[in-house]
Amino acid sequence: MPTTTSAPDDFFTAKIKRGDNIEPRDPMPEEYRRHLIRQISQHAHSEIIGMQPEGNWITRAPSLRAKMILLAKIQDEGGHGLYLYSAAETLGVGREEMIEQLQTGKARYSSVFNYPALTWADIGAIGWLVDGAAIVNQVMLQRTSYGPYARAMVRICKEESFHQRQGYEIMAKMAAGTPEQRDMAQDALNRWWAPALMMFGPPDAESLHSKKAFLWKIKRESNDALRQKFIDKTVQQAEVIGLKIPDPELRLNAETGHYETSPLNWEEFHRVIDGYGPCNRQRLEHHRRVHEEGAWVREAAAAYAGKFN
Ligand code: BYC
Repeated sequence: MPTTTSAPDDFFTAKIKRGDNIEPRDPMPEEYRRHLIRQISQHAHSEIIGMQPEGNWITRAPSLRAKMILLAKIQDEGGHGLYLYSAAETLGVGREEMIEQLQTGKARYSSVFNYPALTWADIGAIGWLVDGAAIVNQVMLQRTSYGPYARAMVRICKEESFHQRQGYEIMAKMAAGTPEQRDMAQDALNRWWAPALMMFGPPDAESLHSKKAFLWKIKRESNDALRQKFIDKTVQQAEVIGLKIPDPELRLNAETGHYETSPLNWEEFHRVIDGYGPCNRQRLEHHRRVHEEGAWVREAAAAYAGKFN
Protein backbone atom coordinates (compact mmCIF):
# COMPACT_ATOMS: atom_id res chain seq x y z
CA MET A 1 0.00 0.00 0.00
CA PRO A 2 1.33 3.48 -0.74
CA THR A 3 2.17 5.77 2.19
CA THR A 4 -0.57 8.36 2.38
CA THR A 5 -2.24 10.19 5.23
CA SER A 6 -5.49 10.77 3.32
CA ALA A 7 -8.29 8.23 3.03
CA PRO A 8 -7.83 5.61 0.28
CA ASP A 9 -10.68 7.12 -1.75
CA ASP A 10 -9.00 10.55 -1.73
CA PHE A 11 -5.74 9.00 -2.84
CA PHE A 12 -7.51 7.26 -5.76
CA THR A 13 -9.48 10.36 -6.77
CA ALA A 14 -6.40 12.59 -6.64
CA LYS A 15 -4.45 10.18 -8.86
CA ILE A 16 -7.29 10.01 -11.38
CA LYS A 17 -7.60 13.79 -11.36
CA ARG A 18 -3.89 14.26 -12.00
CA GLY A 19 -4.07 11.75 -14.85
CA ASP A 20 -1.67 9.32 -13.12
CA ASN A 21 -2.03 5.60 -13.62
CA ILE A 22 -3.64 3.50 -10.92
CA GLU A 23 -1.32 0.57 -10.13
CA PRO A 24 -2.23 -2.88 -8.71
CA ARG A 25 -1.19 -2.08 -5.11
CA ASP A 26 -2.97 1.28 -5.03
CA PRO A 27 -6.23 1.54 -3.11
CA MET A 28 -9.17 1.63 -5.52
CA PRO A 29 -12.95 1.55 -5.20
CA GLU A 30 -14.39 -1.95 -5.51
CA GLU A 31 -16.62 -0.75 -8.37
CA TYR A 32 -13.59 0.46 -10.36
CA ARG A 33 -11.89 -2.92 -9.83
CA ARG A 34 -14.97 -4.83 -10.99
CA HIS A 35 -15.48 -2.52 -13.98
CA LEU A 36 -11.92 -3.20 -15.12
CA ILE A 37 -12.12 -6.96 -14.57
CA ARG A 38 -15.24 -7.02 -16.75
CA GLN A 39 -13.72 -4.96 -19.54
CA ILE A 40 -10.19 -6.42 -19.54
CA SER A 41 -11.35 -10.03 -19.32
CA GLN A 42 -13.87 -9.43 -22.14
CA HIS A 43 -11.10 -7.89 -24.17
CA ALA A 44 -8.85 -10.92 -23.51
CA HIS A 45 -11.65 -13.33 -24.46
CA SER A 46 -12.17 -11.36 -27.70
CA GLU A 47 -8.53 -11.83 -28.67
CA ILE A 48 -8.68 -15.57 -27.96
CA ILE A 49 -12.07 -16.25 -29.60
CA GLY A 50 -11.01 -13.96 -32.47
CA MET A 51 -8.37 -16.53 -33.40
CA GLN A 52 -11.07 -18.95 -34.56
CA PRO A 53 -12.53 -17.33 -37.72
CA GLU A 54 -9.01 -16.81 -39.07
CA GLY A 55 -7.57 -20.09 -37.82
CA ASN A 56 -10.08 -21.78 -40.08
CA TRP A 57 -8.15 -20.43 -43.10
CA ILE A 58 -4.55 -21.34 -42.23
CA THR A 59 -4.60 -24.59 -44.20
CA ARG A 60 -6.30 -22.90 -47.16
CA ALA A 61 -4.14 -19.78 -47.50
CA PRO A 62 -3.42 -19.20 -51.19
CA SER A 63 0.40 -19.06 -50.88
CA LEU A 64 3.18 -19.93 -48.46
CA ARG A 65 3.74 -16.19 -47.85
CA ALA A 66 0.06 -15.66 -47.02
CA LYS A 67 0.07 -18.71 -44.74
CA MET A 68 3.14 -17.52 -42.79
CA ILE A 69 1.70 -14.04 -42.34
CA LEU A 70 -1.67 -15.37 -41.20
CA LEU A 71 -0.03 -17.79 -38.75
CA ALA A 72 2.04 -14.97 -37.27
CA LYS A 73 -1.01 -12.73 -36.96
CA ILE A 74 -3.11 -15.36 -35.22
CA GLN A 75 -0.24 -16.15 -32.87
CA ASP A 76 -0.06 -12.43 -32.02
CA GLU A 77 -3.77 -12.46 -31.09
CA GLY A 78 -3.09 -15.36 -28.70
CA GLY A 79 -0.28 -13.28 -27.17
CA HIS A 80 -2.60 -10.28 -26.78
CA GLY A 81 -5.08 -12.48 -24.92
CA LEU A 82 -2.30 -13.58 -22.55
CA TYR A 83 -1.09 -10.01 -21.80
CA LEU A 84 -4.69 -9.06 -21.06
CA TYR A 85 -5.43 -12.06 -18.83
CA SER A 86 -2.26 -11.16 -16.92
CA ALA A 87 -3.39 -7.53 -16.59
CA ALA A 88 -6.78 -8.71 -15.24
CA GLU A 89 -5.02 -11.09 -12.80
CA THR A 90 -3.34 -8.08 -11.15
CA LEU A 91 -6.86 -7.08 -10.03
CA GLY A 92 -7.23 -10.30 -8.06
CA VAL A 93 -9.17 -12.52 -10.44
CA GLY A 94 -7.84 -15.96 -11.43
CA ARG A 95 -7.34 -17.16 -15.02
CA GLU A 96 -9.47 -20.27 -14.41
CA GLU A 97 -12.31 -18.12 -13.11
CA MET A 98 -12.20 -15.89 -16.20
CA ILE A 99 -12.17 -18.91 -18.53
CA GLU A 100 -15.10 -20.38 -16.64
CA GLN A 101 -17.04 -17.13 -17.07
CA LEU A 102 -16.36 -17.18 -20.80
CA GLN A 103 -17.34 -20.80 -21.24
CA THR A 104 -20.56 -20.46 -19.25
CA GLY A 105 -21.59 -17.29 -21.09
CA LYS A 106 -21.25 -15.03 -18.00
CA ALA A 107 -18.53 -12.98 -19.70
CA ARG A 108 -18.88 -11.54 -23.16
CA TYR A 109 -16.45 -11.32 -26.04
CA SER A 110 -16.64 -9.03 -29.07
CA SER A 111 -19.83 -9.47 -31.10
CA VAL A 112 -17.85 -9.42 -34.36
CA PHE A 113 -16.37 -12.88 -33.83
CA ASN A 114 -19.78 -14.51 -34.04
CA TYR A 115 -19.86 -14.09 -37.83
CA PRO A 116 -18.38 -16.71 -40.17
CA ALA A 117 -15.28 -16.25 -42.37
CA LEU A 118 -16.64 -17.70 -45.60
CA THR A 119 -13.91 -16.96 -48.18
CA TRP A 120 -10.25 -15.92 -48.31
CA ALA A 121 -11.42 -12.34 -48.84
CA ASP A 122 -12.92 -12.49 -45.34
CA ILE A 123 -9.37 -12.78 -43.99
CA GLY A 124 -8.65 -9.49 -45.75
CA ALA A 125 -11.83 -7.93 -44.38
CA ILE A 126 -11.11 -9.09 -40.83
CA GLY A 127 -7.60 -7.61 -40.87
CA TRP A 128 -8.65 -4.37 -42.55
CA LEU A 129 -11.94 -3.73 -40.75
CA VAL A 130 -11.88 -5.72 -37.50
CA ASP A 131 -8.26 -5.00 -36.60
CA GLY A 132 -8.73 -1.49 -38.00
CA ALA A 133 -11.67 -0.89 -35.63
CA ALA A 134 -9.77 -2.48 -32.76
CA ILE A 135 -6.82 -0.09 -33.28
CA VAL A 136 -9.04 2.99 -33.18
CA ASN A 137 -10.45 1.79 -29.85
CA GLN A 138 -7.12 0.62 -28.48
CA VAL A 139 -5.13 3.76 -29.29
CA MET A 140 -7.44 5.46 -26.80
CA LEU A 141 -6.94 2.63 -24.30
CA GLN A 142 -3.17 3.22 -24.26
CA ARG A 143 -4.10 6.17 -22.02
CA THR A 144 -6.61 4.27 -19.86
CA SER A 145 -6.17 4.90 -16.15
CA TYR A 146 -5.18 1.39 -15.03
CA GLY A 147 -1.42 0.98 -15.54
CA PRO A 148 -1.18 -2.72 -16.50
CA TYR A 149 -4.03 -2.35 -19.03
CA ALA A 150 -2.53 0.81 -20.55
CA ARG A 151 0.91 -0.81 -20.90
CA ALA A 152 -0.53 -3.97 -22.48
CA MET A 153 -2.29 -1.73 -25.02
CA VAL A 154 0.96 -0.05 -26.09
CA ARG A 155 2.41 -3.40 -27.20
CA ILE A 156 -0.84 -4.61 -28.67
CA CYS A 157 -1.33 -1.48 -30.81
CA LYS A 158 2.07 -1.92 -32.46
CA GLU A 159 1.10 -5.41 -33.59
CA GLU A 160 -2.44 -4.47 -34.58
CA SER A 161 -1.24 -1.91 -37.08
CA PHE A 162 0.68 -4.67 -38.91
CA HIS A 163 -2.49 -6.78 -38.81
CA GLN A 164 -4.56 -4.00 -40.31
CA ARG A 165 -2.10 -3.57 -43.16
CA GLN A 166 -1.99 -7.32 -43.77
CA GLY A 167 -5.78 -7.30 -44.27
CA TYR A 168 -5.78 -4.18 -46.41
CA GLU A 169 -3.09 -5.69 -48.64
CA ILE A 170 -5.25 -8.78 -49.26
CA MET A 171 -8.26 -6.60 -50.08
CA ALA A 172 -6.24 -4.31 -52.37
CA LYS A 173 -4.81 -7.30 -54.26
CA MET A 174 -8.20 -8.94 -54.68
CA ALA A 175 -9.89 -5.68 -55.67
CA ALA A 176 -7.30 -5.30 -58.44
CA GLY A 177 -7.54 -8.98 -59.49
CA THR A 178 -9.95 -10.91 -61.71
CA PRO A 179 -13.66 -9.92 -61.70
CA GLU A 180 -14.32 -12.96 -59.45
CA GLN A 181 -11.67 -11.86 -56.96
CA ARG A 182 -13.03 -8.31 -56.98
CA ASP A 183 -16.54 -9.64 -56.29
CA MET A 184 -15.23 -11.73 -53.39
CA ALA A 185 -13.54 -8.66 -51.88
CA GLN A 186 -16.72 -6.58 -52.28
CA ASP A 187 -18.85 -9.37 -50.82
CA ALA A 188 -16.56 -9.63 -47.78
CA LEU A 189 -16.75 -5.85 -47.25
CA ASN A 190 -20.55 -6.03 -47.55
CA ARG A 191 -20.78 -8.67 -44.82
CA TRP A 192 -18.17 -7.29 -42.35
CA TRP A 193 -18.95 -3.54 -42.55
CA ALA A 194 -21.86 -3.41 -40.07
CA PRO A 195 -20.40 -5.96 -37.63
CA ALA A 196 -17.15 -3.92 -37.56
CA LEU A 197 -19.09 -0.73 -36.76
CA MET A 198 -20.88 -2.54 -33.94
CA MET A 199 -17.57 -3.44 -32.30
CA PHE A 200 -17.54 0.06 -30.77
CA GLY A 201 -20.55 -0.81 -28.65
CA PRO A 202 -24.07 0.60 -28.43
CA PRO A 203 -24.82 4.26 -29.20
CA ASP A 204 -23.66 6.65 -26.46
CA ALA A 205 -27.21 7.23 -25.20
CA GLU A 206 -27.57 3.48 -24.52
CA SER A 207 -24.07 2.77 -23.21
CA LEU A 208 -24.52 1.59 -19.61
CA HIS A 209 -20.92 1.81 -18.50
CA SER A 210 -19.66 4.93 -20.27
CA LYS A 211 -20.51 7.42 -17.51
CA LYS A 212 -18.38 5.66 -14.90
CA ALA A 213 -15.73 4.82 -17.49
CA PHE A 214 -15.28 8.54 -18.26
CA LEU A 215 -15.31 9.51 -14.60
CA TRP A 216 -12.49 7.04 -13.90
CA LYS A 217 -10.68 7.78 -17.19
CA ILE A 218 -10.96 4.15 -18.29
CA LYS A 219 -12.48 5.44 -21.52
CA ARG A 220 -11.33 8.74 -23.00
CA GLU A 221 -13.60 8.84 -26.05
CA SER A 222 -17.17 7.69 -26.50
CA ASN A 223 -18.42 4.68 -28.49
CA ASP A 224 -19.98 6.95 -31.15
CA ALA A 225 -16.95 9.26 -31.42
CA LEU A 226 -14.63 6.31 -32.02
CA ARG A 227 -17.07 4.73 -34.49
CA GLN A 228 -17.11 8.01 -36.45
CA LYS A 229 -13.30 8.17 -36.47
CA PHE A 230 -13.20 4.65 -37.92
CA ILE A 231 -15.85 5.43 -40.56
CA ASP A 232 -14.02 8.56 -41.74
CA LYS A 233 -10.73 6.68 -42.16
CA THR A 234 -12.18 3.56 -43.72
CA VAL A 235 -14.42 5.19 -46.33
CA GLN A 236 -11.35 6.81 -47.83
CA GLN A 237 -9.36 3.57 -47.73
CA ALA A 238 -12.18 1.79 -49.59
CA GLU A 239 -12.14 4.49 -52.27
CA VAL A 240 -8.39 4.06 -52.80
CA ILE A 241 -8.80 0.36 -53.67
CA GLY A 242 -12.03 0.84 -55.59
CA LEU A 243 -14.45 -0.93 -53.24
CA LYS A 244 -17.88 0.43 -52.32
CA ILE A 245 -19.02 0.89 -48.72
CA PRO A 246 -22.33 -1.04 -48.55
CA ASP A 247 -24.47 1.86 -47.39
CA PRO A 248 -26.77 3.70 -49.83
CA GLU A 249 -27.12 6.58 -47.35
CA LEU A 250 -23.39 7.17 -46.96
CA ARG A 251 -22.53 10.81 -47.63
CA LEU A 252 -19.92 13.35 -46.65
CA ASN A 253 -21.32 16.20 -44.60
CA ALA A 254 -19.35 19.16 -45.94
CA GLU A 255 -20.08 21.23 -42.85
CA THR A 256 -18.81 18.75 -40.25
CA GLY A 257 -16.28 17.06 -42.52
CA HIS A 258 -17.61 13.66 -41.35
CA TYR A 259 -19.29 10.85 -43.26
CA GLU A 260 -22.90 10.14 -42.33
CA THR A 261 -24.19 6.55 -42.42
CA SER A 262 -27.48 4.65 -42.07
CA PRO A 263 -28.54 3.59 -38.58
CA LEU A 264 -27.19 0.20 -37.51
CA ASN A 265 -29.40 -2.75 -36.66
CA TRP A 266 -29.04 -2.70 -32.87
CA GLU A 267 -31.54 -5.54 -32.45
CA GLU A 268 -29.13 -7.76 -34.32
CA PHE A 269 -26.27 -6.54 -32.07
CA HIS A 270 -28.21 -7.45 -28.91
CA ARG A 271 -29.17 -10.84 -30.33
CA VAL A 272 -25.51 -11.56 -31.10
CA ILE A 273 -24.12 -10.46 -27.73
CA ASP A 274 -26.86 -12.41 -25.96
CA GLY A 275 -25.62 -15.62 -27.58
CA TYR A 276 -27.80 -15.96 -30.69
CA GLY A 277 -25.46 -14.85 -33.50
CA PRO A 278 -24.60 -17.13 -36.44
CA CYS A 279 -21.53 -18.68 -34.74
CA ASN A 280 -21.85 -18.17 -30.95
CA ARG A 281 -22.47 -21.84 -30.22
CA GLN A 282 -19.69 -23.01 -32.49
CA ARG A 283 -17.16 -20.56 -30.97
CA LEU A 284 -17.81 -21.60 -27.38
CA GLU A 285 -18.00 -25.31 -28.16
CA HIS A 286 -14.65 -25.08 -29.93
CA HIS A 287 -13.13 -23.22 -26.98
CA ARG A 288 -14.41 -25.79 -24.47
CA ARG A 289 -13.14 -28.73 -26.53
CA VAL A 290 -9.68 -27.30 -27.13
CA HIS A 291 -9.37 -26.17 -23.50
CA GLU A 292 -10.20 -29.70 -22.38
CA GLU A 293 -7.77 -31.26 -24.83
CA GLY A 294 -5.02 -28.92 -23.60
CA ALA A 295 -5.48 -29.84 -19.91
CA TRP A 296 -2.42 -32.12 -20.03
CA VAL A 297 -0.24 -29.21 -21.19
CA ARG A 298 -1.33 -27.07 -18.24
CA GLU A 299 -0.76 -30.00 -15.84
CA ALA A 300 2.70 -30.69 -17.29
CA ALA A 301 3.66 -27.00 -17.10
CA ALA A 302 2.45 -26.79 -13.48
CA ALA A 303 4.38 -29.97 -12.56
CA TYR A 304 7.53 -28.61 -14.24
CA ALA A 305 7.19 -25.27 -12.44
CA GLY A 306 6.60 -27.20 -9.17
CA LYS A 307 10.02 -28.91 -9.51
CA PHE A 308 11.73 -25.56 -8.96
CA ASN A 309 9.60 -24.29 -6.06
N1 BYC B 1 -19.38 -7.01 -28.33
O1 BYC B 1 -21.92 0.24 -21.74
P1 BYC B 1 -21.23 -0.27 -22.95
C1 BYC B 1 -9.20 -7.95 -31.85
C2 BYC B 1 -21.56 -4.88 -24.19
S1 BYC B 1 -10.07 -8.27 -30.41
C3 BYC B 1 -19.87 -7.61 -27.21
O2 BYC B 1 -20.95 0.71 -24.04
P2 BYC B 1 -18.38 -0.48 -22.35
C4 BYC B 1 -8.97 -9.03 -32.80
C5 BYC B 1 -20.80 -4.36 -22.98
O3 BYC B 1 -19.84 -5.30 -22.55
C6 BYC B 1 -10.22 -6.70 -29.61
N2 BYC B 1 -20.40 -6.92 -26.17
O4 BYC B 1 -19.87 -1.01 -22.48
C7 BYC B 1 -8.80 -10.34 -32.35
C8 BYC B 1 -21.94 -4.16 -22.00
O5 BYC B 1 -22.40 -5.43 -21.53
P3 BYC B 1 -22.01 -5.98 -20.03
C9 BYC B 1 -11.64 -6.35 -29.30
C10 BYC B 1 -20.39 -5.57 -26.26
O6 BYC B 1 -17.57 -1.56 -21.73
C11 BYC B 1 -8.66 -11.37 -33.28
C12 BYC B 1 -23.05 -3.65 -22.90
O7 BYC B 1 -22.76 -4.12 -24.21
N3 BYC B 1 -11.67 -5.08 -28.59
O8 BYC B 1 -8.82 -6.86 -32.03
O9 BYC B 1 -18.34 0.87 -21.74
C13 BYC B 1 -8.66 -11.09 -34.66
C14 BYC B 1 -23.16 -2.13 -22.89
O10 BYC B 1 -22.03 -1.51 -23.55
C15 BYC B 1 -19.87 -4.89 -27.37
C16 BYC B 1 -12.10 -4.96 -27.32
O11 BYC B 1 -12.50 -5.91 -26.69
C17 BYC B 1 -19.35 -5.66 -28.44
N4 BYC B 1 -18.87 -5.12 -29.56
O12 BYC B 1 -17.92 -0.30 -23.89
C18 BYC B 1 -8.80 -9.78 -35.07
C19 BYC B 1 -12.07 -3.55 -26.74
N5 BYC B 1 -20.02 -3.56 -27.18
O13 BYC B 1 -20.49 -6.04 -19.97
C20 BYC B 1 -8.94 -8.74 -34.17
C21 BYC B 1 -12.18 -3.45 -25.24
C22 BYC B 1 -20.60 -3.41 -25.99
O14 BYC B 1 -22.58 -4.99 -19.05
N6 BYC B 1 -13.51 -3.09 -24.78
N7 BYC B 1 -20.85 -4.62 -25.43
O15 BYC B 1 -22.63 -7.34 -19.95
C23 BYC B 1 -14.01 -1.84 -24.83
O16 BYC B 1 -13.36 -0.89 -25.24
C24 BYC B 1 -15.42 -1.61 -24.30
O17 BYC B 1 -15.73 -2.65 -23.41
C25 BYC B 1 -16.49 -1.53 -25.44
C26 BYC B 1 -17.88 -1.37 -24.78
C27 BYC B 1 -16.22 -0.31 -26.32
C28 BYC B 1 -16.51 -2.79 -26.28
